Amino acid sequence: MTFDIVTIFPRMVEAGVAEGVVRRGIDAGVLDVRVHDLRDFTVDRHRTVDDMPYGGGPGMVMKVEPFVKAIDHVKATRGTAGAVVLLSPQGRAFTQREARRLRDTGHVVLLCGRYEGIDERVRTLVATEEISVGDFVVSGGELPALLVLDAVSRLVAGVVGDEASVEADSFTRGLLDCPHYTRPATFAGLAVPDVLLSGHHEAVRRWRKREALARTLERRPDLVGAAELDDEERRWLAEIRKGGRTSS
Ligand code: 9D3
Repeated sequence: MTFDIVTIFPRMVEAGVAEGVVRRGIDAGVLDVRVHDLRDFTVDRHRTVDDMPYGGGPGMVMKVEPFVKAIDHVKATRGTAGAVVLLSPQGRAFTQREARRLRDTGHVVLLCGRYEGIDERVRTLVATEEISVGDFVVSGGELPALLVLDAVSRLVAGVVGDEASVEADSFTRGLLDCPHYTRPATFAGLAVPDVLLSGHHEAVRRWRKREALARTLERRPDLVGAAELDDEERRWLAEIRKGGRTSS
C-alpha cells in the first residue's frame, strides 16, 4: 500500500511515520510512505504557500499552484493514486468503513491544509474527496492525516501481526470492546470479575460478549442499530432493554 502526504510541516508528519504500526509496516515491506514538503513545489524566493483572501477578511488562504505541482510530481514519480484526499473540517466523516475503502484503493494521497482555508480550486482540480476526522477543531491537516494513515495501515495485511485482533476490533463488527483485566486479582479494593478467574471458557466468552453489548448500549446507543448482531446478542439486547438479567 502506497501513501503520499503533502504538508508544510514534513517533520511533524515524519515523526508519526517513524514510530508504531506504520513504521512496522514499512519495515515489513508492505507499506510505502513518502512525505512531501509543499514548499518544494513553489517557485518564488520566499517559497510562498499562502496569500490574502479575495473579497477580504481575516487570515490567509493556501494557494492552488503548489498543490497542483505536488500532485503532478506524485503522479510522475509514484503513479496515479486511487484517492486524493483533502483533510478538511468540511469533509465527510472518517469511519472504519472509509478506512477499509481507502485501503482497497491501494494508493492514497493525503493533502494537509493550514491557515484559514484552502483555495477552492484545490478541491475541484486536485482532490477526489474531502475527509474530516471529527466535529472538533485542530490547527491543520497533519494530525488528521496521521490518524487516517494509522487507521488505514493497520488494515493492510502484514502490518498488524495478529489478523484476528484487527478482525475482532471495535467497529469492525460495530460494537465497543468488553472490559479487560490483568494481575493483580484485586487492586485498590477492586476485584476482577469472578467469571474471568473461573477457567470456564464458555462462560468467559458469553460474559465478554454481553459486556460489550451492554457497554455499547450504555455509551453509544447510536451504534447498536447498525451493528451486526448474532441471535445470542439480539436475545440479550431485548432482555437488557426490558431491564432484565438472565442466566444465559
Ligand atoms: C480558524 C479557522 N476556522 C474558521 C471558521 C476554520 C478552520 C480552518 C482550518 C478550522 C480548522 C482548520 C484546520 N483543520 C483541518 O485542517 C482539519 C480538521 C479539523 O479541524 N477537524 C476535523 N478534521 C479535520 S481534517 C483537517
